[in-house]
Parts: sequence; structure tokens; C-alpha cells
Amino acid sequence: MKKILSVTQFLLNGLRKHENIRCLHTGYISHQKQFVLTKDRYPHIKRGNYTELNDNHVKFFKDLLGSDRVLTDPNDVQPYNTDWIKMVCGYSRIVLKPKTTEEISNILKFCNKEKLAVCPQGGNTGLVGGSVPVFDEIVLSMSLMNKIININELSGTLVCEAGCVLETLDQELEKHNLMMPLDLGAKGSCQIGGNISTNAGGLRFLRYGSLQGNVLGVEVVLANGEVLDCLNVLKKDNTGFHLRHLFIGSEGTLGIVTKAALQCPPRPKSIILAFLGVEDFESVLSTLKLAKEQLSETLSSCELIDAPSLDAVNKYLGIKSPIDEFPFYVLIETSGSDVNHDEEKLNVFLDKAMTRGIVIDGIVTNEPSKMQNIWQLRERIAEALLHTGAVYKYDVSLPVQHFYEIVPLLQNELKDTSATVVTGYGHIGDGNLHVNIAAEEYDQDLVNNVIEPFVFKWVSEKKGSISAEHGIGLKKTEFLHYSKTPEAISLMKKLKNLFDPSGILNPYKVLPLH
Ligand code: FAD
Ligand code: 2HG
Ligand code: ZN
Repeated sequence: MKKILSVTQFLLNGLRKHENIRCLHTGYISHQKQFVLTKDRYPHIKRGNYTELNDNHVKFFKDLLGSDRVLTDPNDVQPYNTDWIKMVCGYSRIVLKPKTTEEISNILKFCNKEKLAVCPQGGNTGLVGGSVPVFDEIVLSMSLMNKIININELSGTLVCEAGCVLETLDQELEKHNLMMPLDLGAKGSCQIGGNISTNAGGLRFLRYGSLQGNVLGVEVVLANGEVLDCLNVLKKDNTGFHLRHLFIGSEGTLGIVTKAALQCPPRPKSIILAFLGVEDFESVLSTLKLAKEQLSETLSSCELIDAPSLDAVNKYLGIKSPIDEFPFYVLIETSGSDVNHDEEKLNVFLDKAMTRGIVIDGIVTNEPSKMQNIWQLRERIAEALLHTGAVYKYDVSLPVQHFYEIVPLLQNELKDTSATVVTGYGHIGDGNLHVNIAAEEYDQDLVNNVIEPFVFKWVSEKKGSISAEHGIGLKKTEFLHYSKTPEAISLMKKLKNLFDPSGILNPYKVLPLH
């Protein structure tokens, strides 16, 4: 058995390597980065009173899973310690890769008894620092829990293990003329268990609604190892408390999602995509309103891209816009069962939008490869902005009339600082704005003293939410009070204590420290 290294030895071994920024579409982009450990970046967070990993613990895990599913080599463990945007970095020394619910149950029973902290990890595409350890928590990787259990064409339901990758599930469902009720830029890496644990929104929320609505049932392993079977596949079931909802969006703090049942809509036979250029934000709002009125049941997505976001995709990924430059671009997708009917509706919408001068230019296509190219302009903004060096991300819900106001305000507020670009884009059809602030280097003082006080105060004054879809994770725990009352936070803490009295599941995440 390999000896457990000291923290310093471990860090040196693991972090010495060149780091790669994970690229969801094209593999890996080589990009050397300086690591800062979370414990140094957030010094106010203190390690909890958890047991440190020792050789006996490692032996137990190896006996349970076999040596090949227990990673302890620092080079193997390192990718699990760092998040997708390379802003948080723990120093876990071990990654466990269970294949069954029973193995997870035995792992948690043991960890609970030994008071070993655990960080559940899916595809590690989370954007709020929830998916990686803060200190030396054991990483519980769900990647090998990747079996599809059942697809029922008649009822339109899917039952699968939590580690299935979203895109793989969608590809399998396609064979049955069904689709996943959610889609997001990270689909090639994120897992359904991670999606459920973050209650991910995405690009078709407007049409299919939230995972709270689409997840029919879950199987969960609780902190003490108990298996909670709520793997219902019925669409209607009002038998008391809806326990599954507690695990949807609780970011691995209440239990490990091991299996899930989802309702899956029929795959549309006709999809049409329009990419439109508009002159000002007023016209963006008018486009959205008109699209809802005219396209009604066929509208399946309405997304906003501002000029700085499109510039970043062009500059860093070399993807060109198919139309001239505009301050804003609106992407409208329709899906239905009859291409003539859908086209007719879209033509009426476009005709009205152009005649009224709301939309100035645009292209429309139903060719799959062209649609894919256009989607890349939207889906790869997050990836493009990573090339700037450092990105501060805010994911807010706002009343739609205030949707973009914060972007010019921030551009002004940050004009004499190290921030180089402030962009706003996102799911305008759902009132969910992504504000991304890019800089060459990360500056914690700028974040603590300028950006966060400004963003969170402004959003709460406008009665928005400080997290529309990415969650609270590690990064927003101290701002939860902007979106939840003291009574709600107190009840959340009581629930956490009920489910996980030793606090071993994803500590330091979601709930405020005090
Ligand atoms: P991870 O990142 O591994 O984990 C996320 C959280 O869930 C962590 O707290 C982790 O501990 C917990 N967790 C993971 N698996 C389990 C499990 N089985 N049981 C219990 N807890 C678990 N989010 C959106 O909502 N909408 C978007 O449009 C969107 N687009 C994105 C685009 C890109 C390019 C990227 C990088 C991210 C995007 N995200 C988006 C953010 C992210 O939340 C989602 O990618 C996804 O839901 C996370 O899934 P994951 O498997 O990667 O989970
Ligand atoms: C998206 O909609 C994702 O592209 C990522 O939610 C947003 O990186 C971001 O801020
Ligand atoms: Zn999003």
C-alpha cells in the first residue's frame, strides 16, 4: 500500500504539474495556471473538527472497493481537487469511485463512524465551488455509477444511476424518440446526479420547467449509510411529504443521490433556430414579449448574448457570428411536431418583429450543423471567458424589466480596476442573467470590497435572487441572507442537523458558517 503523504508533500506533488483548463467541447486547452488553495483564498473558513485520513482508513476503502477504485496518487487526485474555473482548490488525498449503492452505503457508514468529511462529486462542472473539497475531505466520485436502468417509451420515463452523463442520457433517449428535459453547455461532462443536486436550469427551462418538476423519484444514501428509496416513477403521487424535493438542489449536503427517475418529453420532429441582432435592451424585451405571444407552445428557448460575450467567443474560440455586429443578440428556438406549422408561426413572428423595427437583422435555420454552430455562440461563452485569466461569475434572477441594468452599472463601477471585461448573457426567457467579470488575474480584494457588496445588494433591492441556477456552493454561503429569511436559514440548519448530525456531507457548503 502506498504511504499517505504529508499535506506539504502531497500539495507539491499534485500541484507541480502544468494545469489544463478543461474544455467541454474540444478536449483540453493547455493553459498554465497558478493555484491558490481555498484555505488561503478564504482564510475565514476554518477546518472543522474532522478526523484526518490515515493508513487504516485507506485500507478499509481498498478492501471495500479494490485498489483500482481508490485513488491516492497526488497526480491522480489533483483534478478532483480543483473546480472547472480553477478558483477553488482543496487538498484531499483520496478519491473513492464506488459502483453500487451498497458500496456508497458502506462508505458513508464508515465515514460517519470515523467522522471523516466527504465531498460528493459528479462531473465537476459546478460553478460555485461546491463540487471540490475545501480542505482534505474525501472525494466521492460518482462517475462509475453510470448505468441506465430503464427507459419506458410509453410513459416517457427514464430511470438511471446518478453518474450518467447528461449528453449520454439524451443520446440514449433519442433512440426512443424521447429527450432529456434539460440541456446545458456542460452536457458532455455533467452528470444527472450533479444536475439534480444543483437543480440545474439550462437552455430549455422556459419550455420544460425545472428539475423539481421533472424528477419523479430519487434513491439517496444518507449520511449514516441508510438507503432512502424514493425512486417513484409515477407522474402523480401525493402521499405525504415530497421528500425527493429536499435532495433536488441541496448540493450534496443532505445525502448522496444514487439513482433517479425522470419524466422525458417526446423528441421534437421539427426544430428551428433564429439568431437575431437588436439595437438596444428595450428591443430585446419587445422581442421576448412578441416571441411568447406569437410562438406560444412552439417556443423552446429564448437566450440573450451581449456584444462583449460574443466578442469573447469570437476572440478566444475563433467562432464567427453569422450576422453583423449588434449590441445584443437574441437566440430563439422553436420545437414542435410539424415543420410547416412551426415555420409559419416563426415567419409571422419575424415579419412583425422586423416591420416594427424591433429586430434589425438575423438568420434562421433548421439545418442541424448550422444550428449547432449558432448554439456554440451561446453555450461556449463561459469557456471563452476563461481564457482571459480569471472570471468572477454571478448568476442572478431578476424581474425581467431590470434584467440588464446591472451590467452597465458594473462596467462603470469597475472601469478603473483590474477588471477587463464585464459581460451579461443568459436565460432571458426565465429572467436569469449571467454576469461575468473577466480580469487577467484574480483579485480577492476587488471581489470582497467592490464586486460582491455591489452585486448582491443591487440584486436584493430589485427583489431578485443571488442564485438563479448554479446554487450556493462554497462561494455564496455568506450571502444567503440576501435571498432567504433568518427563519428559513434556521430551518435549513435544523434539517441539515437532522439528516447529517455529524456534518460529514459536503461541509462548508450552502449554509452560512455562523
Ligand atoms: P458537480 O459539479 O460535480 O457537483 C455539483 C454539486 O452537486 C456539488 O455540490 C456536489 O457535491 C453535488 N453532487 C454532485 N453529484 C452528486 C450526487 N450524486 N449526490 C449528491 N450530491 C452531488 N448550470 C445550470 O443550472 N444551467 C446551465 O445552463 C449551466 N451551464 C453550464 C455551462 C458550463 C460550460 C459549465 C461549466 C457549467 C454550467 N452549469 C450550468 C453549472 C453546473 O451546475 C452544471 O454544470 C451541473 O448541474 C453540475 O453537474 P456536475 O455533475 O458537474 O456536478
Ligand atoms: C450558462 O448558461 C451557464 O452558460 C454558465 O449557466 C454561466 O458561466 C456562467 O456564468
Ligand atoms: Zn445558465
